Amino acid sequence: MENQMFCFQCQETAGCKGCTRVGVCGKKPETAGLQDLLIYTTKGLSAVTTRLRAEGQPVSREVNHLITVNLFVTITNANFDDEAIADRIEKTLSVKQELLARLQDRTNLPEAALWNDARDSFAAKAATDKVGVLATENEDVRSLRELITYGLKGLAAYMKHANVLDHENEAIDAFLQATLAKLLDDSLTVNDLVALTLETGKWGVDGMALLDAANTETYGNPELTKVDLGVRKNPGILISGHDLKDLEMLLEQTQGTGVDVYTHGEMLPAHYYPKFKQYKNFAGNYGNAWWQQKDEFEKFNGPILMTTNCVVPPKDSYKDRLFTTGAVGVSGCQHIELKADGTKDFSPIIELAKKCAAPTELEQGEIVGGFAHAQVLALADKVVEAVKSGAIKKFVVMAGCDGRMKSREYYTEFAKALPKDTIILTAGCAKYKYIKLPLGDIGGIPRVLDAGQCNDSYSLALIAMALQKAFGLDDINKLPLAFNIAWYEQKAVIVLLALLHLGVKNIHLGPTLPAFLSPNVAKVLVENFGIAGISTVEDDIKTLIG
Ligand code: SF4
Ligand code: SF3
Repeated sequence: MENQMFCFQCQETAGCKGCTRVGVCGKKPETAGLQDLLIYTTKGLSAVTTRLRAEGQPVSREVNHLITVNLFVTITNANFDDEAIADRIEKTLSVKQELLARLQDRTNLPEAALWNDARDSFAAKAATDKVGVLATENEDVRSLRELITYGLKGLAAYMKHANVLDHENEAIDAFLQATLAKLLDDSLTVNDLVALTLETGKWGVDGMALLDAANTETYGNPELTKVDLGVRKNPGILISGHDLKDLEMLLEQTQGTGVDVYTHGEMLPAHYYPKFKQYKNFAGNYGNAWWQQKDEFEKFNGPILMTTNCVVPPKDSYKDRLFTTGAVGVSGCQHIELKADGTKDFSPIIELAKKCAAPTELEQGEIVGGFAHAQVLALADKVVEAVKSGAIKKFVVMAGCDGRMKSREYYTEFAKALPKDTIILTAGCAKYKYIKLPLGDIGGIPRVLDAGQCNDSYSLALIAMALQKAFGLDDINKLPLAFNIAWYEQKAVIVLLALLHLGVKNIHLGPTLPAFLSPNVAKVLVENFGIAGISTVEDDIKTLIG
């Protein structure tokens, strides 16, 4: 049967090959087509901005932000709203036309840079063989183009979060756009694209460093924190996603309203920042990773604000309580827009919360986290001593994402099977597979050290580099450190490329290797970086821990 769509950007892609009729995530063919066209148009715009820069002409901050948010919109589980995506294509085309008019040299621009049409032609254009993943015929070129595109999507998401906190880096935007433009260039060889993949990892490190600076300069350094898992008696608002600025505005606006604020999924690490601890109504964390939201949002009883991916198309039981903002969209759900002064008005959410029952309790207890670089480095002497004394034998980085597949229970079993003298370093929502287990501590150091969100994997890299220095090693791979990373969506791709850039070898990636890696591209990663999949818990404990 002919494909209705083609998408293979996430770990849950159908049959580990590609979603061709409807997304496992719930993405419909029309939405997939519009997202493909948004990427195509954004690459076209990037070809124009890159030419402008080459001519010595400036590119505005607004255009840089348009491009990063466009990429963010197409990340898995970010946006299911066809109208919103079509609006962005229209906006991108109109900006592109303005910039084209400013170019001195318009010769030899790619077709995507010159294409322009009206909204009612978008679906037809998306269906042509010029747009979408399969527009590239050579499977290795396609694989590398998509690997880079997904890395850039992750980088764009992190840039967006840094940008809302007034941290900018024009060099990263220029690289991102020049690279998008290169993905339209048929003269690039497989070797060129391999080099570009690795270069993307370098900029991934810079992007995560920018976001780390933005977060810590604005909200302080994450610190050892106990996060309550229970509920209070007031009505609540549940906030999910990664956007700390949205959280800050929501906490400000809920002061004195009698409404509590809870985090879900990737927003959990917000509790680790000193700034957010000032808010008495910042109640705790409710539930688990993104994929359990259908059940947990229903039981929460109050409104939910999705600030980024990962949103799942909602059930009717709570659809009227689900609000989106930023790059997120779900048709039929209210979207909170950014106002011209840079603020957002969350009063519709707060007013609705006041009429809702308090959340239904899911569990009691607490989890401990806040082990980003500053907190771990504050404990460095203790950690180094524990390694020297043999109390800690090995660190295992188990960062990344969680997901629906049963095969991910591997990570719970792996954490349980680790010897008691190992420490898990984590970031991202992968932690929900083991952070509530009673894994204990080693001389007061918890056996699971959570640095934060997926972007805080940067902290894990800084910690590894500090340990390398403390032990006087010339190679990061000589540390007693193993990598067993779970991936799901495209932010994990930029984290992976960043780690490769930092010289980390022998990363195990699961629960399956990306469908977008062609056999030849996978071979390059295996031969040069020792990337491997996972097998059984028993075998992997032997391989990784010894
Ligand atoms: Fe399929 Fe993942 Fe693409 Fe959704 S994002 S359509 S699940 S590959
Ligand atoms: Fe990814 Fe949804 Fe969990 Fe940020 S964002 S880690 S899956």
